[in-house]
Amino acid sequence: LAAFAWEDPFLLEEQLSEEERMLRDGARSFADDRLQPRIIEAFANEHTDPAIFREMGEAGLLGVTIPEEYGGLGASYVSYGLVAREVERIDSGYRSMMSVQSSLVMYPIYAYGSEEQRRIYLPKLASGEWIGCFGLTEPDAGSDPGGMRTRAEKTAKGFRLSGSKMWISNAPIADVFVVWAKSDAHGGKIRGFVLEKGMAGLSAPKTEGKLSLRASITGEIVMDGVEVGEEALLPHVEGLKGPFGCLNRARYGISWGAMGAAEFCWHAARNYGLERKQFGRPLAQTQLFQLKLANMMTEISLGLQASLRVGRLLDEAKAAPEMISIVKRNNCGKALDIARMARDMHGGNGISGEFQVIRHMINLETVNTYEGTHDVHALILGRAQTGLQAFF
Ligand code: TGC
Ligand code: FAD
Repeated sequence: LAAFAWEDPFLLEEQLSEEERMLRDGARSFADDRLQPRIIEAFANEHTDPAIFREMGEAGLLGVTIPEEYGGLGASYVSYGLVAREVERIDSGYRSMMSVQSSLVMYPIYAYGSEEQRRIYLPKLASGEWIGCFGLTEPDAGSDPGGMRTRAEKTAKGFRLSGSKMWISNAPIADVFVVWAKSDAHGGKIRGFVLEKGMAGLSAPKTEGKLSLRASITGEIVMDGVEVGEEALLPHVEGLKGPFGCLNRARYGISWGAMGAAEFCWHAARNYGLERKQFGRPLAQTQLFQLKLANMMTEISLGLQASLRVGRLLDEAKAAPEMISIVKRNNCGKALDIARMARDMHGGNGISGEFQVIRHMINLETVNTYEGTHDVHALILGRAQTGLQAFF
């Protein structure tokens, strides 16, 4: 039998192509060189550096799956997942910035947009020159986006949008806003619109005082009768399957990203336990400590295998949304448990920003909630196997 590699128990590395490994290595260097030096201060001061988008764009990390003719890399969903894992190994907020831009702004413009919309927006979003945001959630419509109140009324030249979105990543610094509204000209069905910063009636105030995901700016989108032309409408999708089509991609990326954050916490706990001595021996030489490390290794290696499988199926166009619910839900929940455990294993140092595990723990509370809460994904999976709707 072969020797065991504790850092890569199921030899994930061997299951990647040469191109995927290269892209992953590039993302890891970028994360270590550009993101790690900023994060402790950025989180402490609730500061989002918009320059990160351009730097990510230069490194080829925005729109990984979008074809090259629109500025993307034309790479696989597995590659996209690997990038998310490396970025979130540093911080969930940075992964959030990247995945909103890629899966929730570039993807809908590519998949549902006109050729003109693709040419106008995608190259500048890929380079990070423009920053995008995605407005689905509202004050009274979170887990139930079908209950949204934002309306698009038909006008002679196009549409007038009224309503407000909340908890929107990137919104206060966004140039491009993909927003979802019920359109009276389309029988009240949900339609997507692309708005631009500076339009009359459009504002995006910052949400102050978040205690989680502090390096990723969040805000509202307020639309006070914003007038747009026909060209703002995303022509090729109607209904909730529009936003959900984007969420499928972003949720899949989060399943990898959460494992990146968990891996950071696992490695940090192991290193800490090897160095820290109590009762005359390293903490890592106690049974309880080793049990916790064994649990971390097990959940992370299983979670990564599952995400890789779903990524391969996405690349073969064989993935179902429920598969994505399984990995988004389980990997986020396990990552949160692992981060909490790693925090505990660091003792008092675990609450210090310098050791970084508590930051991951606090961030993962958001990651477990957005893009469908842990319980909402359970209901999706419950419905899938019983045929019974338990949302209401
Ligand atoms: P339901 O009746 O299930 O479906 C309505 C229509 O949508 C279609 N659909 C999907 N299509 C593609 N992919 C999916 N995953 C889909 N899920 C549903 C469905 O086929 C149907 O189509 P049609 O043509 O028959 O009309 O809808 P429901 O209202 O009962 O939905 C229930 C539920 C809970 C599944 C859904 O609403 C849900 O997933 N809620 C969670 C909301 C959520 O995830 N919000 C995310 C906001 S964005 C965000 O958090 C970004 S954070 C990003 C970051 O910073 O990284
Ligand atoms: P609610 O839906 O009110 O849920 C509250 C609780 O009730 C949860 O525990 C939930 O699981 C439970 N619950 C809800 N329905 C049921 C049910 N039927 N049965 C049992 N339990 C139920 N949204 C965007 O559109 N774009 C973004 O860029 C974005 N970024 C975000 C960034 C951050 C930092 C955060 C915190 C959120 C972001 N969101 C974004 C919003 C996010 O998607 C929502 O917060 C999430 O979907 C949950 O909605 P809610 O907050 O209204 O909670």
